[in-house]
Amino acid sequence: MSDARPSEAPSLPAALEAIGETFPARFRAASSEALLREEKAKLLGKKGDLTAALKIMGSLPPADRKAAGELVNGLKAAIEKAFDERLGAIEAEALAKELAGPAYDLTLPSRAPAPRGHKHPIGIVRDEIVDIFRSLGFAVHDGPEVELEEYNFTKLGFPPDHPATDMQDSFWTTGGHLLRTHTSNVQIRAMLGKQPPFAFVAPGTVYRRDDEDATHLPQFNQLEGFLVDKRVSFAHLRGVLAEFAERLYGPGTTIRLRPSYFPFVEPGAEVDVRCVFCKGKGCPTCKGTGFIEILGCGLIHPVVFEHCGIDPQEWTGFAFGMGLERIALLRYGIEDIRLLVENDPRFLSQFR
Ligand code: FA5
Repeated sequence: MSDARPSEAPSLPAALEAIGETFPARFRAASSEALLREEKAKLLGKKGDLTAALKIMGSLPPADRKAAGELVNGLKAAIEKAFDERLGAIEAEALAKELAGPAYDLTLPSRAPAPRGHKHPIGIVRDEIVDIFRSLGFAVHDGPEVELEEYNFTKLGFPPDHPATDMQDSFWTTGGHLLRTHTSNVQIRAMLGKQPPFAFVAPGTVYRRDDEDATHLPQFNQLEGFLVDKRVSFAHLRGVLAEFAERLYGPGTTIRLRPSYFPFVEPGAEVDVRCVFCKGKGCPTCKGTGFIEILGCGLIHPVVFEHCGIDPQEWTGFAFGMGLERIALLRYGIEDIRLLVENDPRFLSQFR
């Protein structure tokens, strides 16, 4: 066996020695995790110094390869260990720096603006209508949603088993209570035990077994209005409603009164507003009539006054009850009432 070796053979230990001498300083000089990883790649990566040295191993005589392999593995393990230590040190330095810096106040509000809430279109319309009637001298009255049959029907002149009771098919609870079918219960609650003159409006939620369609919901909102004084006539009622419609929908708004029946008024009427979608020509929303009904009204029936302890010979009055969803449809040009209760934020955000 000859002692002669290929000329490159001694260069492997030399190359490994050079790497072994320089890598600790290179790691120490890396001041961030990114720089440290770069250095590691320059040593152990595909084109790294150690990888290049390994290529020399192929040219070593087989007898020398084992020892050379152990040297390479030893160096590789030393590099990995040094890398982990330096990484730990860099992370510890960063943490110490952060802890020494200004403390975070986790109670501070976020810099990103939080989305702000806003009123529902029914709330907007209700407040606008209440403001109109307040400016005309009406006060605001409240009333319960779970009501006695007596206040929802009997005192308003609905005799037991009267077909009018069927007209408003109801949700009954127990003990003669029901979910009020209209806000007219507030007429009774406001008049009992008080003496006129007075004028009230009463907004609130009402419930009926109505099937849903583009203009009907089983739960909806009404606003009741009533005024009691001496010599109140139908002309006063018409004047107040025409003023209300012009203020809400703009000057020149056309309203139409049609005779109608409610047990608690005489005479009674329904009021329609000209359809905003077809301008009165007739369309699916107004069911081809050119008008949309928004309220019922009339002069308060003497029997209601008697049930509330008010002398009908001395006092007269008018009352009306309007559907707030219907009014919102016309106000905003919404074609289907169900949009108002689906709570789709894309729809509701338009009323911001
Ligand atoms: C009443 O409820 C009477 N209490 C109104 C009244 C008060 C008359 C005072 C006379 C004096 P009516 O059932 O017509 O009447 O309902 C009044 C309004 O509520 C309607 O004009 C309509 O705008 C609205 N409305 C009625 N049913 C529904 C429903 N299912 N969904 C949405 N709105 C409705």
